[in-house]
Amino acid sequence: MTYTLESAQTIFTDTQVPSPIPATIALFEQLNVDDKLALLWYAYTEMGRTITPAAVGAARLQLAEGLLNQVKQMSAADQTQFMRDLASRANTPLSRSYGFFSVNTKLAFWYELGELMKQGVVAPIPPDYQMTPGVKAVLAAIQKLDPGEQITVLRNAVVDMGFEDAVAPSPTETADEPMFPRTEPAPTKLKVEGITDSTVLNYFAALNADDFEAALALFTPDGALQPPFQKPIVGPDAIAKYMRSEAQGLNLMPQQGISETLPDGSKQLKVTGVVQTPWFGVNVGMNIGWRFLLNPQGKIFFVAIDMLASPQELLSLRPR
Ligand code: 45D
Repeated sequence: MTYTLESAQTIFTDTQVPSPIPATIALFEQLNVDDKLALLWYAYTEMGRTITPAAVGAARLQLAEGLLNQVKQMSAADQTQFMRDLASRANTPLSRSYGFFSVNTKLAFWYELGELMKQGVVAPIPPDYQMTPGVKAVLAAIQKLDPGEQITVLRNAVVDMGFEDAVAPSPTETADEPMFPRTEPAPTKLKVEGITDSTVLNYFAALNADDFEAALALFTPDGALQPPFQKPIVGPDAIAKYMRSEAQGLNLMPQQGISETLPDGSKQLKVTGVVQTPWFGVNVGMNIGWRFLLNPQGKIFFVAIDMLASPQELLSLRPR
């Protein structure tokens, strides 16, 4: 097979609708730091979709406990400055501590900080804060997004905060991520309209069972996985590490797909469906597309996971 990563990335791109998420994030990035923090607070607290405290979990919170305790002991003015440093990615010791956290630990940290802000233990957004026109515009843009897109914007903001040292290896990198508890098991016997390919069906089943070894066994040794709005992650070791830290507890509900076999026996498949994250459980469904390229032996050379721009796109599998 003569595919390159670059050519694989372009499969089914003629069926894709551009997502409004990058433009929304770009608008947000133009705000000053106090406006950013205020906007995120309003977006987070007014979204009306609540994080499942079980997902935050004591074990996950424990990883953030040291930094949380330091923040609790600060004066209100220092707490506000700490949050500004996080949001402006300042190179401070505490901002670096945050930068070492995994994605899920960052989310748990901010969840707890938000609770402490509501309780008055950590400095809230100043009560006399006045929304600027810029903040109102970004808030309006976020309100137009669907729930799955809104939580993606929030997650991105949380992940982007703090200072990340490019050279120093993360001390928590080797620490095991706590598992997300599943209230009920996700289905592993899936029926996907238009899809009979066992590799693809086994991929969904493996992720729904948090069985990342089984998922990895489906990839070629040079296989790649491209998460939404990210560069491809290449090779089994990197994919394994990524899945252990970010693909736990997901509920994949693929609904329909198309499959095309190429003259050399390789296959490209596009599947669309809904994915739930353990953070919000059944309260938020994300409209997702998977674009697979399988080699003639049925191994995954490439899979891209895309946020769809609209629910209508779930059904538009053919080129526009
Ligand atoms: O005061 O097939 C702010 C892969 C600041 C794997 C805050 C996948 C102000 C392969 C930060 C706002 C993983 C790629 C406070 C599939 C402030 C595969 C607090 C896809 C208090 C399908 C904010 C998975 C807080 C996907 C606490 C698409 C915000 C997963 C919390 C997507 C936000 C998961 C949270 C998403 C957001 C999760 C918890 C989008 C979680 C989002």
